[in-house]
Amino acid sequence: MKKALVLGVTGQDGSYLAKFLLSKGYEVYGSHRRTSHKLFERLEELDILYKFDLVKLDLMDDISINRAMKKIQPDEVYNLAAQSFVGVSFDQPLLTSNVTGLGALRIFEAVKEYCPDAKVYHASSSEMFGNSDEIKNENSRLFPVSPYGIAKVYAHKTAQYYRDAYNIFISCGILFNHESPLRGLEFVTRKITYNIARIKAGTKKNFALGNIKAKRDWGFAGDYVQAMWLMLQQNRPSDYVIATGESHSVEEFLEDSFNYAGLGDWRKYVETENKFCMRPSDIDNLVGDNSKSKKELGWKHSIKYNELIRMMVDHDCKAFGVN
Ligand code: GDR
Repeated sequence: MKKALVLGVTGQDGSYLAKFLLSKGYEVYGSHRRTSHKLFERLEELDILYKFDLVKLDLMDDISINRAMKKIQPDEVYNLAAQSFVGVSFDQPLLTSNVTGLGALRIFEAVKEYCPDAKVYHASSSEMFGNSDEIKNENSRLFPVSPYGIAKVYAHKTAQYYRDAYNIFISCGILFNHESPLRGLEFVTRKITYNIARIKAGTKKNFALGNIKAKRDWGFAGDYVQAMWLMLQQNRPSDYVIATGESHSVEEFLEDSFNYAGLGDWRKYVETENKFCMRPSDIDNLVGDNSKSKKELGWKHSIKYNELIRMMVDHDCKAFGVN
């Protein structure tokens, strides 16, 4: 039985990945950072909370990382842990650099020292590309425009360096935005679908957003975790763009989800360009070229944009007892 260590198991991707690995027969270890608030909702929702071992680990604490690698001796390590909210990275750039950038270095170093034969998946991000018009592939220029993006570039380059210099199997998934009913409420898609459900339930009248002209390549997180696993089943490590290949604006997402929910014109409920929701710098448009992952991994997404909207709106409306 193969052992997998999922760093950041309480997040959206960590939960879906743990479920997927359990279904493949893995012995799963999932790391989480100790906090005082409720952490395990997603694992409960997927009914896997008691089906694997939880490990306390913090990306800022080398000792906890080293101990986990030494003790578990994983065959596969999935690094999904990070300060993953781009918006917060403008307010907390140092924390973001430490967790999202240096945290990755701490993991690669621990693998090198304690389990060098483990295969490592590292979560890189489309946020690394910044602004430019072309469809992005694995060789596109990296020109980040947020502290989060800068930290991810550092981690990405460090992953490539450890792969080349120390011969460690590290594959980077350059994942474009991926959403689901388990998405955190601070990310724009879930913020929209959750507030739609609240409006329908009568517990909210309106809400505010920032830049709705931004376009993103939105896929379903459940599809994307399968790509992570596929990367580690290859003979050689590499980098892979994981994306759907089409982008939609936040405004389109708003319009399509309000229409699907039967609420009509979103303008009656949503204030845009709210100063608290605007970022000092943003990416206008991100679209990924997934031809390498299709060809080499045999990966393709199963859920399209409209289906994703239906899934998220339905989930949130059900939670509030409305339809
Ligand atoms: P992103 O996702 O920054 O692309 O990073 P997010 O959903 O936060 O923003 C997408 C776009 O929507 C605009 N926007 C708003 N965003 C939020 N969160 N809240 C708002 O009120 C709002 N109004 C407009 C943003 O400005 C942006 O243009 C996600 C994360 O999952 C990263 O961890 C991951 O690496 C990348 O996707 C790929």
